[in-house]
Amino acid sequence: MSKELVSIIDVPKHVGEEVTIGSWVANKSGKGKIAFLQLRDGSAFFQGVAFKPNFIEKFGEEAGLEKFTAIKHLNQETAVLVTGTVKEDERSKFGYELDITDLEIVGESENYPITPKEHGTDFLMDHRHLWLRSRKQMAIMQIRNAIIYASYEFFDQNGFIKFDSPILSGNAAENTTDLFETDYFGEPAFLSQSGQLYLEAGAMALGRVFDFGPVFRAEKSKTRRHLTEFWMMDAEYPFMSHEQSLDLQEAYVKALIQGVLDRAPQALDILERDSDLLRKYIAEPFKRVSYDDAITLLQEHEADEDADYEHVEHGDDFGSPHETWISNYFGLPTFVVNYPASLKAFYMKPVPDNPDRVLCADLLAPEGYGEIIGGSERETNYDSLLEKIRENGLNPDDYAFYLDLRKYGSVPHCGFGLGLERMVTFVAGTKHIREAIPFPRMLHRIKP
Ligand code: AMO
Repeated sequence: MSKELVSIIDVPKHVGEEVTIGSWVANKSGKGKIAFLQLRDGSAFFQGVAFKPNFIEKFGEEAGLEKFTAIKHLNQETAVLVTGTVKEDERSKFGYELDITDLEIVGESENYPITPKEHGTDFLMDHRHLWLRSRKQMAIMQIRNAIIYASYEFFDQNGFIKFDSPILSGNAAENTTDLFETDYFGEPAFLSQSGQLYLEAGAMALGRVFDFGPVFRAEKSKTRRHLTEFWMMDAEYPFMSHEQSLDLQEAYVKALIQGVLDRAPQALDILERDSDLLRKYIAEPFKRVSYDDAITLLQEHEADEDADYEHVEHGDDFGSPHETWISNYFGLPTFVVNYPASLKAFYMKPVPDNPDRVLCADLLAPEGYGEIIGGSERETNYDSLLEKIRENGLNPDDYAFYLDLRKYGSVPHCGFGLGLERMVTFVAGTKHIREAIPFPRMLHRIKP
């Protein structure tokens, strides 16, 4: 294809010019002498208009009619090279339109299964490879991309280097109940649940490090917040207190939201996400509440009309209705800090003077989007860590490398993991996590 193609998103730079766009026909309408094509190229959607008399004038009676008729008969998702003049058009959502002067079919499409009518979720999930072409899915993927980009930018600007943890691992990072096990030449190996333990080794070698890759959890939960394979942004940093770590996490989440506002405003528009609300989350300090204060609040409000949750006692874990209520109560992203040690992983450092509680925080997104970050200050003492490993029924031999980090120059250090798809769901304002990743892996869903 020798022609220089223009992306739809760049069309505003070419008003009055003739451009050629490589695209697909998302939809078609029109009557008699006029055909309207909804064109998409992955960057945006916009309308092209073909007018029969123009074709006849340009190509002559016979060839012009043939071209125009071919346009009128285009099927949904036919791939086309469309040439036309860019015009401003205030009536259209995109603000621009293409006055089509020529069209070449590149790839035919017949009986495209996803039509403009409503389809059920199962049908769409079975056709995920095609569903991704829809306007909403395009917008969500653009937001995902903006978050990834902003993440790399933030870490780079804050002195972090990327440190890739292995995916195959000989030990459990989080717990032993939701591991995917595989055979590694006769030995058991597990798909990584989190790169954290390896990242801690990285932090002792290189200082501030981060990791971004897929992690796996064999969680049998069928909720709108759980995937069995998801992408985690994990960071680890030495010589930092838990409070400083929360500041860093807050700055990070704000940078991600800002990145989406800057790089994917059109996607937010398509999803009708309230950008002012997102700006408010950047402008105001996040809330911080202790686990115990949160439990007390939940108890005090359990008879309220909007309190759609079960009674909780100090020591209980939160369910998603509790998280939703807490985040709605504060109306801002909220760190819940210092959970009971019994609810959290073995590697967290106890709160000084309160060993039943650990120096950790979950960041709850507002509007009921659930937990987006889990983080903590790590245990630095060799003996305490060893004891915790044993208490948790884990084999210290499997954690020899991790224990070593406490033998050779152990320092205070903290880290956190952000679930990319939870963040995407929150920023995009979409209710179900399955739309936040190209090909979701969930309970009973491994295809396509
Ligand atoms: P945690 O287990 O809290 O922490 O996970 C971190 C973040 O990952 C996301 N997440 C999920 N996203 C989709 N589907 C799931 N099944 C799922 N489970 C978790 C959430 C969560 O906040 N090692 C620590 C991180 C650290 O301290 O460095 C960890 O894995 O957004």
